[in-house]
Amino acid sequence: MTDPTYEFTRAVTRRPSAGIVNGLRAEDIGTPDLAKMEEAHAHYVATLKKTGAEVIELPALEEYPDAVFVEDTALCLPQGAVMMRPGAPTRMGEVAEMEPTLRRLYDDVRRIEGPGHIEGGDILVTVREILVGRSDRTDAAGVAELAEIVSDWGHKLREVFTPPGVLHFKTDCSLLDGETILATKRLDASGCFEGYRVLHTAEGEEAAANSIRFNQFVLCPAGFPRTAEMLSNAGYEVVQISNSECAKLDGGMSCLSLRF
Ligand code: CIR
Repeated sequence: MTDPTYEFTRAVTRRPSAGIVNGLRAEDIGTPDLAKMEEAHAHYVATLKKTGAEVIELPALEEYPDAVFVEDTALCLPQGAVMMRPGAPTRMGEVAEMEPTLRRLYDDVRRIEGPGHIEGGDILVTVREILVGRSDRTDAAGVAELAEIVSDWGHKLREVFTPPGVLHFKTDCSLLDGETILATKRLDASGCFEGYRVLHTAEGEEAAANSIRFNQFVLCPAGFPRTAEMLSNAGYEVVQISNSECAKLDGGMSCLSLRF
């Protein structure tokens, strides 16, 4: 039996553009370097491909500085795709850039029409439910509209908490397998993962929480050795990928792909 929450046959990515220097960020910790980001992105794509999955690599979009973070534009489920409605006004146009690709791959593509907002980074799909964290980018109306769409496909949606000052719900967590979640202690303390097996990021390594399970691999941002070791000891095959440049724009492993 396959587990659709981490066993994937496809991913969609988008190459970073020179525009990344204008990408959104909560705090200025330096200007991202395109060459370095391209190198890390190529490693990321190669790792996804190594699992045997098809990776659709979309061209860079100069006019959308954050377009490399494709995860925020859509939610991809086995039954269909839902085009998001980003809460960041500069990112709204990225959705229309993604939609034709998903329409080629899915028979059922729906849209969050608004007035609410929701971004893919706030959505974690587990075997039993879809967890959505409200954030500065995702509001109650966006969550309600998504709940209606996914219930039509037989999914249960549960609204959860995103720690204050954290960009997205998934900035602080990721799915490791059908029943196991990697999370920061601060997010787990909210109680949102009751009933799941939760592994915590090491103290001071909270930024490792935005990892992804993709088939046999857990792609983990490099530079968090204690968390990587903990995951290896727990039996996961960890691949560490440099995230130095995406981190300057509050991005991590999940935001760089749509996986289905
Ligand atoms: C933004 O602020 O929208 C981008 N600079 C980062 C988006 C990261 N996306 C994600 O974690 N899903």
